[in-house]
Amino acid sequence: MRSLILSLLIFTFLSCKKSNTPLEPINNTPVELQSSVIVSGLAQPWEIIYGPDEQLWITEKSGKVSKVNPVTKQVTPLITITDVVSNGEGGLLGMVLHPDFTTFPYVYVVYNYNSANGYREKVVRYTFTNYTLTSPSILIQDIPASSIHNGSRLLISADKKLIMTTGDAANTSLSQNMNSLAGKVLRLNLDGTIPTDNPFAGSYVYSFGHRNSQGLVFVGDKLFASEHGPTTDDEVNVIQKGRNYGWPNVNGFCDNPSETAFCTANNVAEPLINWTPTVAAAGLTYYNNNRIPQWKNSLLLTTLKASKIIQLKLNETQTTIEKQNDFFGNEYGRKRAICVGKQGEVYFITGNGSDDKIVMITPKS
Ligand SMILES: [Ca+2]
Ligand SMILES: [Ca+2]
Repeated sequence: MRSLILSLLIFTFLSCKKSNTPLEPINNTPVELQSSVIVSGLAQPWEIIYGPDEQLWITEKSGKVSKVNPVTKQVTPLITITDVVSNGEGGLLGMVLHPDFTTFPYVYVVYNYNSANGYREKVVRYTFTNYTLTSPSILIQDIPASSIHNGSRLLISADKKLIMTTGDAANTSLSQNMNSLAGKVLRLNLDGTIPTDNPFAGSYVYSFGHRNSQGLVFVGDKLFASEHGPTTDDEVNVIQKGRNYGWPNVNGFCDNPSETAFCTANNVAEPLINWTPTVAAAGLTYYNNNRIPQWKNSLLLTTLKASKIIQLKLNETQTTIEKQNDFFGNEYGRKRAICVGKQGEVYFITGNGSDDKIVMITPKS
């Protein structure tokens, strides 16, 4: 009898507790942030991804791909790709993992190399097995490259297309030239063929008129890209199928007579936001976790020259930027790339050229 009463009491307590507990805590109170170095001593890292295996995957420009355990801080090199040629801004750049990595353990990388045609860029798919990368398979190659302006970030869309940014390869006229793959956002099938629903039949080109885009993120089905401007007008754009983004005829917004004429004639897509003086807009990610409530529904942009992380708070429909805030401007120097971990922590990778670091951002404990 006593145990029955006790059980009833516990049951009543649990029932009350359950009915009074909201499904998800609502917390809009800003938290104080702290940063800590996970890894140091990296050489010109370029990409950082948070994998489905809860590990960080990084590239270094010389050709090295490594995995980093964010808990133990152990760095495990997977491969140094031998035909990577690092030259100025060129080398091993962006990387993306197959969205169904358990079934398809594919790692896609973009890098610069020397060919009979000169310095070029290509995307190669590797297979991850036994802590190395094997079976390289070229998806696209012979894209113009240079010691400056090679892009390149990679993403895979929900409909399983590879999205890739390319720079103008120091030849500004290529960005408006539809026969060149330079200065574009490209869209490929995962086997390297051209999707039949691309905007220009028989072409990888998805959008054009780009100078040098080094940040790329999907927010739902909206594709956002950062872009380095010349001496003015760094940009964040929403990438739309078949649109012209203006370079080299337009910097930033269509806001002087020659730009306005070109914009009207070519239906140029203006940026969402621009920066003059330039900040050197690089890596881009999207934050929407409760852990840092004040960052919810924001793009996070890393900058090289300005050395800060810029939060771009989006409106509810993610069509405009409501406000921007700067973070970590006086710490760690140039910031190359950024990603979000499973627990809502944020990782960025520096771009100082030597003794580069992976830094983790969390609420202050
Ligand atoms: Ca533009
Ligand atoms: Ca302008």
